[in-house]
Amino acid sequence: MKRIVILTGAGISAESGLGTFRDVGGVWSQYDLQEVATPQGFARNPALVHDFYNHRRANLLTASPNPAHVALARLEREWPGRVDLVTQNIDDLHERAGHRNVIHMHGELMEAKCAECGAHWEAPKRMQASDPCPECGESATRPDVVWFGEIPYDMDLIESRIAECDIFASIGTSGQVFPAAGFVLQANAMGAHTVELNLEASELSGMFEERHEGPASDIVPAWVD
Ligand code: BJW
Repeated sequence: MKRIVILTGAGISAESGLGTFRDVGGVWSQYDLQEVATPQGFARNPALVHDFYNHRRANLLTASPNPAHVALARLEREWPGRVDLVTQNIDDLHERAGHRNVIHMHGELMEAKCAECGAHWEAPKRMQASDPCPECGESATRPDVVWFGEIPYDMDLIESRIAECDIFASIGTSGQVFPAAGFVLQANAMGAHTVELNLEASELSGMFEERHEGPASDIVPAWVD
C-alpha cells in the first residue's frame, strides 16, 4: 500500500483569493517581513503585527476552498494507503474542503497563542496583544503562527512520515523557505518518487522526478485522478 506525503504552500490557496508571498504583488511586496513575520518585529510593534494578521483573518473568512483543496480531500478519503498532508499555509481551506488530517507546520491563522505560557485557543476575529490569556491571565496574546527564526511545528512527525513515504508531492510552494524546502531532498534520499505541481518552475524544480506546471485548480485534480 503506497504512502503519500503532500506538502502544500501558498500557491494552492491563490485561486481562493489568498495572496502568495513571493509572486509579483505578493504579501512580501506589500509588507516588510522583518516587521510582521519575526519575533523581533512583534516585540517592536505588536499592534502592526496584529493588524497584519487581523486583516488576513478577515480575508480568510470570505474565502472558500478551490478544486485543488477538494481533490486532495478526496485523495485522503479514497486512497487505499496513508496520506499525510503537511501544509505551510496558516489558512483552514484544506479542513473546510473536508480534509481530516492536516499538519500545519507554520501554525494556524484561526488560533491564538500565549507568548508567556504557550496556551492555545480559538482566535477572535480581531486579536490584540492586550487580550488576556484564558490560562495564565497574562496579556501576551499572539497569532499561533511560526515566524522566521522559530521552530516549525511537528518536525519529528513530518520527518518520520517523509522517511517512510513512497510518493512525495509538493504543491504551490516556491521552495525558498526552510525546513520545508529541504523535504524533497530527504524524500529523494529515501527513494520516494517525487512530484512537483506548481504554476511555474520553482527554486527546487530540478530535484523532482515528475513535474506538472499550471494553476493548482487544474493540475491537482488531474493528478489526483
Ligand atoms: C501557484 C499558483 C497557482 C502561485 N497554482 N501554484 C539560510 C539557509 C537556510 C535556512 C535559513 C537561512 N537563513 C534563515 C534560514 C531559516 C529560515 C528560512 O528558510 N529563511 C529563508 C528565507 C532562507 N527559516 C526559518 O526561520 C524557519 N524556522 C527554522 O528554520 O527553524 C530552525 C529549525 C527547523 C527545523 C528543525 C529545528 C530547527 C521558520 C520559517 C517560518 C516561515 N513563516 C512564514 C510566515 C508565517 C505564516 C504566515 O504569516 O502566513 O510562512 S514566511 C512565508 O513563507 C509563510 C509560508 O508558509 C512560507 C513559504 O511560502 P510559500 O508557501 O512557498 O509561498 P511563495 O509565495 O513563496 O510561493 C508560492 C508558489 O506558488 C510560487 O512558486 C508560485 O509560482 C506558486 N503559485 N499561484 C499553483 N494558482
